[in-house]
Amino acid sequence: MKLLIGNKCYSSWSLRPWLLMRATGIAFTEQLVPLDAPGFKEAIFAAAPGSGGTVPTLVDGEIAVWETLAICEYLHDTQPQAGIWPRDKAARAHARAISSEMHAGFTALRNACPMNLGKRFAVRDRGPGVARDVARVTALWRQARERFGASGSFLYGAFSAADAMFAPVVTRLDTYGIAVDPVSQDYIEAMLSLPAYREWLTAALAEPWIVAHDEVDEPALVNLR
Ligand SMILES: N[C@@H](CCC(=O)N[C@@H](CS)C(=O)NCC(=O)O)C(=O)O
Repeated sequence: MKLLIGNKCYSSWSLRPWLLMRATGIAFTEQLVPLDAPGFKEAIFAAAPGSGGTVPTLVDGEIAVWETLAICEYLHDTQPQAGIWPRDKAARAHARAISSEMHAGFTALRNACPMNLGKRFAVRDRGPGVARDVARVTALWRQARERFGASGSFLYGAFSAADAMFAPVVTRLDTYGIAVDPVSQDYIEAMLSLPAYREWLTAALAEPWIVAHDEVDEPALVNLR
């Protein structure tokens, strides 16, 4: 299988399935297609004709899967050994519900705090929409951890697609210095120390590209690259 991804520093959607496949031990190759560069769409359509023309897109022989949640479901269908979703039915239903909520929402947080792994920003009030999104995300994390997470450090114990879906929220809370409750802070630390995430971050910090429209109009507290 080949996963088409965007820049590791900025492409939050690409991070999700990449991390899921790496953390669950699924073999794949990656093709990085730089965002906002000439030939982006042509490269995606050459590898995945008829797809949505976005990253991530997964190519498995003749089959192309785009849209992040559809990729998670394809991996669940084709890689039953990987534990893509939790085994327990109630946990799996909860994991799918919060992952769908993530896929469709939290736009205030996503818009105000674009993923940028190369910078850390000063703590400041980012407005009521962001505060509402953070309150909801962390409530979902606490629900998952308290009801289903006892066997490990991730939302449902072992790392699953739900963790992959929330990984770029974790990085945003971290790089924008947004304070959270202790349960959520422990979860953030588990994600940031995951070897697969460290591997992604190392590659992100070595990238040369600056994507102007993903840069917030605010000086960084720390530049990491
Ligand atoms: N809903 C899509 C979103 C994918 C997406 O917006 N990807 C961005 C990069 S993070 C992209 O491909 N942008 C380039 C473009 O739309 O031309 C998913 O779930 O995968």
